[in-house]
Amino acid sequence: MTLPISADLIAEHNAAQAAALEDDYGALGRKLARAGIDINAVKDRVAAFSVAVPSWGAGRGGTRFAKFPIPGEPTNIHEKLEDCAVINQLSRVTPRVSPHFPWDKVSDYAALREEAAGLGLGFDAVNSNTFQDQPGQAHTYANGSLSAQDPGARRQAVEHNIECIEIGRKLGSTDLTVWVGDGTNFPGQQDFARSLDRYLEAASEIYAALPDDWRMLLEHKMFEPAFYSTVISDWGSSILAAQELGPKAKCLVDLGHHAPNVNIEQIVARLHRFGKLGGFHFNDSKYGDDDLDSGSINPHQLFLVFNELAEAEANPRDGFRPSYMIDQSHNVTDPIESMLSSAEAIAQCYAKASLVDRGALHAAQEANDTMMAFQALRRAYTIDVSPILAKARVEAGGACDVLAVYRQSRYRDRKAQERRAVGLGAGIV
Ligand code: PSV
Ligand code: MN
Repeated sequence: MTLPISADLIAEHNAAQAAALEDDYGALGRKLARAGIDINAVKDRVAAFSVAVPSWGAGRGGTRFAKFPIPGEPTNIHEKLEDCAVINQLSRVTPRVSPHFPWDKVSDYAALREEAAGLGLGFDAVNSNTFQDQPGQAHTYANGSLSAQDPGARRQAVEHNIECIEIGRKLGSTDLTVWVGDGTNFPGQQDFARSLDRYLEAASEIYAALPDDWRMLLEHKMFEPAFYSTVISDWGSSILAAQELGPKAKCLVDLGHHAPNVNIEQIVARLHRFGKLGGFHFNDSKYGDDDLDSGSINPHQLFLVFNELAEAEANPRDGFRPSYMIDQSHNVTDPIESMLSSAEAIAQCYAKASLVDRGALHAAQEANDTMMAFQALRRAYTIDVSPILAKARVEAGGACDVLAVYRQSRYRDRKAQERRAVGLGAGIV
């Protein structure tokens, strides 16, 4: 396997950091031991944790107004895979890539799978795209896709999703994530009930094409591109659709797809209660679907989400196999750096959630001791778990300080010499 960053560079860096890391890890280990926690057991849990990265996240995103590309950005799936390999090589926590079609179309998927494996990567959920027209497409999605009035557009959207399943089978995926932009911009534009009926009918055709071990992850989103109503707008619509479709249909929670201040951790608990929690798109937001870096705005919310996931893991209902993925748009940073930083923020929250004294939390809940219940969470949240993450990474061959090694490697500068420039142009619209 030939990985993009020099193994010697990583080893040299880790050697220089080794004494400080041992010191920090030892100190944290003694602190945790006083609370009856074995730091090595936590480290082993963290080492087994992973989160997928989105192929589209490897490029600079943009807003509706503009995009500011950087030299050395990837322009095709092969270059995106190479960048994703950098993220995983340094962090050792992102071994899978989630592809989006038709953006990542190639002629030979078996070869693509091999190419990824050669970079230490596998494939996660395949994402369909019926929110955008493609050149030469027979039917427009301007008025919707799975819920469109036009039967031709609906058929085309169903066939595209089935094609994504076929591609995913070749890549080794077992999940199809379906997000549709379908909705309206004006009151009265469409009938709410009939558009949902059309969506459900079309979605059931996709569902019928799922292999036995596959899941269909329904991703809801409150608004955008539709600004008055959206067909699968919230977790309520999502779970109703998933229940109607069948056991292989689950709900996917993108953290940016809710109304401001919505209690997302409670949604997580609700979805799990009904066996419908399928997975996550991690990102952060201040105002809407901002697609900011995970944990950059509200790290406490991310922790509370993982706290619910830890509860769910301890009480699995109808199986507990959430798919974890990043879904961000990096408008002003190097996407590799943003995903390194986000993967770390996500793994930190996972680690902190596993430090919660669940016995104390549950006892306080039963005794209506509000302050101690809150403190059980607060105690875990305020622990700096970075030595645990660093130790797990180093033991797996990753870098102690991922961003420092990435910068020292000058990877982006090298790619700027090799890769063709991305044109200026519009943003995501
Ligand atoms: C929609 O905003 C979304 O979150 C969906 O996951 C899409 O597939 C993704 O962004 C990429 O545009
Ligand atoms: Mn998403």
